[in-house]
Amino acid sequence: MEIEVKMPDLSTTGGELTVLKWLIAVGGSVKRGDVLFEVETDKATMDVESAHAGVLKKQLVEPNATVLPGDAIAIIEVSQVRPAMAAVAASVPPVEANRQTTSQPSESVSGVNPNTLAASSPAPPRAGMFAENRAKRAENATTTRSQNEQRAAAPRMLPAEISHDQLAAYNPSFLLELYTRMVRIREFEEGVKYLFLQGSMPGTIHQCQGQEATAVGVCAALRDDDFITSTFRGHGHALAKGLSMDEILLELYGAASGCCKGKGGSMHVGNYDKGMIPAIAIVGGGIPLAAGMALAFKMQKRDQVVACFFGDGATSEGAFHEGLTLAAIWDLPAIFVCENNLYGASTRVNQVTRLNDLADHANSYGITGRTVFGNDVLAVYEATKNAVDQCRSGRGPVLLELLTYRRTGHSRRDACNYQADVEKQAWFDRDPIRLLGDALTKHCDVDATQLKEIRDEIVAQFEVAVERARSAPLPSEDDLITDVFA
Ligand SMILES: Cc1ncc(C[n+]2csc(CCOP(=O)(O)OP(=O)(O)O)c2C)c(N)n1
Ligand SMILES: [Mg+2]
Repeated sequence: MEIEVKMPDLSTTGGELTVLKWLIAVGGSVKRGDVLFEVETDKATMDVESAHAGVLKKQLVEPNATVLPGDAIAIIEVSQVRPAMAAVAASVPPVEANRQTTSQPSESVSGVNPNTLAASSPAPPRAGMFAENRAKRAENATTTRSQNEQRAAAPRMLPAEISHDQLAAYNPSFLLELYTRMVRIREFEEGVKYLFLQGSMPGTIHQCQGQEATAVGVCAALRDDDFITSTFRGHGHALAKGLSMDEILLELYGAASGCCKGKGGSMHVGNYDKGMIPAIAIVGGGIPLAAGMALAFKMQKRDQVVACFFGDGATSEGAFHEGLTLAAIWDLPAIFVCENNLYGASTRVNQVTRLNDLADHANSYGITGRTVFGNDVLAVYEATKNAVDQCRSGRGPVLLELLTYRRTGHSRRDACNYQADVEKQAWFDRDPIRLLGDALTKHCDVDATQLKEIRDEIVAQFEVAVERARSAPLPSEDDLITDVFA
């Protein structure tokens, strides 16, 4: 089956993109995740991965041609068809933009719905709108990366494995459950990434590949009736708190049956009944709200706790100071979970603070603070369990700093060319799913086939959820005035 590759919406304005060069030649075989071409957006030069595996049959645009998001740019003869993904590829609607493109009029490609402006012959080259900035940007990226190389020169010595002693304290079925939850998050995020690259996923997305252990470790230590707050990077938190892939995907597609009735989207997922208020995209915005919820729990003499997720970037916000001050003086049952992934967008954490451990902020509020290796799901679970005990027994809030790393750009539109290679490698070697998976196969009665089956089942469930979400009804006009307070 032949599938059209469409230009993903990678610019910040929805505007023109320039295909700089092809990384796979016509006739070459391509795997899912291989870099297919390099593109220039209004902000950066980025590598674009293939969402499909097969053979590259045609390049529909020449290097330096300018196209719009949604334009067909290549044809791949796919070898392995994932049903939902193939359906997506065959029915991506054209981007409703004022289309000024250098592409030629459409020509039908067998097995493909030619509803975008497919080019019958390669589009002629044209200088990109932002071409004059290209050299400058390349220079800036190189400088930033080498500065970050120096900043990362003395990495913390974090363990590269989970030991037998650590595992021995747990029931194997609990460990497998933690593993499954992390894989669910990883496969969900990877699936969504490819939906985005195919132009099927509206809006931009902030993904959490690499940070699965923080979400899973924290939420495993909470009760169902405890609450969490989350951020723009909230899919993993939501899945870890028990929201289903279905309800989140429905929300991502704007469906009325999504977890926020299609009114929230990727940056605002949540479900009150499952203990997650809709995520907040304002950096640090969840912190005062978490303090407020914890105050409510205390005033109502309930023994619930709230875990508030935020990034390293949020610790420089006023809201962090306000929220922690109130939680401290009133001994509120709040766990402030700082996912320190070393970057706030493209800014490395040690450019914005003199502290080595962000948990040291706790000292200035007179509360408990702990820095934990956030890719070790068991370390996160244990630290959170202690924090929960402290909160439930009325001994006040805890600040947990979880050291982790995101394996992707800040958002899908971020080329992520500021992470130093040595740093990336050190963290990829400590991938949270690999750490637990290796420990399970080494120290428990679990084999690689069992782990693969877990993954395969989740991928199959994701496929079904995508099918459902894409065809689910959108909110009606009447829904515009529901859930509005005046
Ligand atoms: C108050 C505020 N300022 C700026 C932004 C734009 N912004 C969105 S995410 C982000 C970086 C946040 O970094 P961090 O808190 O470390 O979270 P991470 O993205 O690493 O998960 C910025 C600056 C925002 N959403 N809110
Ligand atoms: Mg960060």
